[in-house]
Amino acid sequence: MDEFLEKIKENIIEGRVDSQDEGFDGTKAGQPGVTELVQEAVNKKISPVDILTKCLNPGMEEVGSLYEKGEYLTPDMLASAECVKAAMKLLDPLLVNENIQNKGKIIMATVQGDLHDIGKNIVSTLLRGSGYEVLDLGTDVSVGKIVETVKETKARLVGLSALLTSTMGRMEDVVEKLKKEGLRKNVKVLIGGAPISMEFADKIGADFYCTDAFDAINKLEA
Ligand code: B12
Repeated sequence: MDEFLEKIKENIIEGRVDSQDEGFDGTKAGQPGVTELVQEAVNKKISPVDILTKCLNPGMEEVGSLYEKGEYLTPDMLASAECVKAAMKLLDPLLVNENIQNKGKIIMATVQGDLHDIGKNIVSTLLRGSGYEVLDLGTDVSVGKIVETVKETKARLVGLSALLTSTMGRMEDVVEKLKKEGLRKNVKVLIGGAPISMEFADKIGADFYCTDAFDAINKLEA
């Protein structure tokens, strides 16, 4: 099975959404891409969580290091991101359990200036699957919009995602605005994303730093 999961990961890194993609060497058209492989994995009853944690996440990490080394350009990252989106379309329904007790509302957003949404979307899906009512505001969301939504919906949980060192500061702005509006004590703020750390969470006064959705679920339930 691990060999099969490895194949999905390799196709994510190569950015082959489906069998029509030729791949880097132009010879792979006709061979299964991410969509077909993930569908096959689902048919074989491979756990969707294994597909997430053993293929999608490590695949994107590898793409990030290739970009950092200058071997990949932005369109390469985008092609891999499209693969993850196609995979999540198939996995989403399997990760959501409708018959679960409602654990309350959580507002999710990628902060202003940041367009990365794969991690936020995965976390949103798994939180939904675990019983939270997720209000996903999308990407590039202003501080004002997040705080307004807290007011309107009376949500007591806010999850913020940032993948860029240049946008992580917006998380602090959200915490500060919640304080200024007198809402801070009623709301728990969870933060995550590649550049985020426990130290940063402590510095800005967020309640939880979460490495992934499972960490978030554990911390919310502790
Ligand atoms: C895919 C990708 C893109 C795609 C995004 C597509 C999309 N729809 O998301 C595209 C091509 C658009 C892109 C663009 C850019 N990118 Co980019 N991108 C990536 C890449 C390769 C993967 C990110 C990803 O999806 N990871 C997979 C997911 C599952 O992981 P994750 O997001 O970390 O989320 C998990 C956890 O962090 C956590 N989590 C995340 N958020 C939250 C929130 C909460 C509440 C909780 C509880 C948990 C949680 O749980 C998630 C699930 O496990 C990263 C590399 C990396 N190592 O992160 C670079 C990376 C983030 N990008 C980078 C850069 C530089 C850019 C650009 C500036 C490039 C450019 N010059 O155009 C632009 C910026 C655009 C913008 N304004 O946002 C740099 C950032 C460097 C830095 N220090 O700031 C990185 C680190 C690449 C690198 N190594 O240099 N990118």
